[in-house]
Amino acid sequence: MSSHLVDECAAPPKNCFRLVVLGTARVGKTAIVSRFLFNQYDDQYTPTIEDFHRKMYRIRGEVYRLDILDTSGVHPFPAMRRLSFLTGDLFILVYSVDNYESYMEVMRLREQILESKASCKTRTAAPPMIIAGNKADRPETEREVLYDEVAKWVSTVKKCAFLETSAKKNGNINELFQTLFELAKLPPEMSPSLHRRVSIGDQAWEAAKKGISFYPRGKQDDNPLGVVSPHARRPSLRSDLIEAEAKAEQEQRRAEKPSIPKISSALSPYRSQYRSCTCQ
Ligand SMILES: Nc1nc2c(ncn2[C@@H]2O[C@H](COP(=O)(O)OP(=O)(O)OP(=O)(O)O)[C@@H](O)[C@H]2O)c(=O)[nH]1
Ligand SMILES: [Mg+2]
Repeated sequence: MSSHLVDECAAPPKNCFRLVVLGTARVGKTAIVSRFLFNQYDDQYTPTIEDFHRKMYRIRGEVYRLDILDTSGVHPFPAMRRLSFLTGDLFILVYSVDNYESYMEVMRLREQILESKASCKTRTAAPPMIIAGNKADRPETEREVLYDEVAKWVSTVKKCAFLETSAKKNGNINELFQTLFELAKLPPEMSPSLHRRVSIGDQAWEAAKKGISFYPRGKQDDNPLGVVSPHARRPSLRSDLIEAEAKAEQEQRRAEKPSIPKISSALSPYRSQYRSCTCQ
């Protein structure tokens, strides 16, 4: 069955979210995403340019869409990075416990995200973020970042949580996503341990898409399901902007604020640079 059928079951805009994963190279961003989506881990290192993933859920009768942007640690294209700050609804900032510089980058990243959001006045509040101190399985003798130091910093910042994780040992990965979803007021069932992972073509998913009961007498319709779209393509810059603007307008209406500059105008200095490097 072709992958586009996953999207036939379209989620309403209010149920669509983009999660952006940021941090320096080799801290384990891709490993965390891979654990979350596929419960897989690979010791081999392959640098990421930018990876896009999509997971669809059926939770309590509603369809949700979670797009995940796994970014490059060396950010070869600054415009791509800025776009990821602007279009992200929630963020995971990753450092490695054996690399202090990677923690300093997390602190800088948080400031840059807040500055980007403020620059186009689309969001009033800080977006939900979680800090992942990854590679917590490494020997204590190699540790450069103390848990207490990070916990102290995080306790002073808004809408931000912190956990040490190990993608390698599957340590705290479920908790990382669950805490972030709670912070963002998303359904907790989106976290890996609280829904059944199915694949496209699974009868329960196909039935859920059509809004019909797969189970006898519809009794188990409420079982949360999640499916990873195997060939999801990163939306174009244009679709990113349209979606981000629609969300911004929605938030603006909710906050009853006066007119705001559009995201597209905030990005215009970067647009030509971005076009030349769009990952499709
Ligand atoms: N010991 C240990 N190694 C890990 C862990 N997570 C990732 N690694 C390893 O660290 C290396 C880098 O992991 P990646 O997930 O590719 O790092 P990344 O942050 O995505 O790197 P870029 O894509 O270059 O930005 C790989 O060899 C992984 O196997 C972990 O929790 N513990
Ligand atoms: Mg990577």
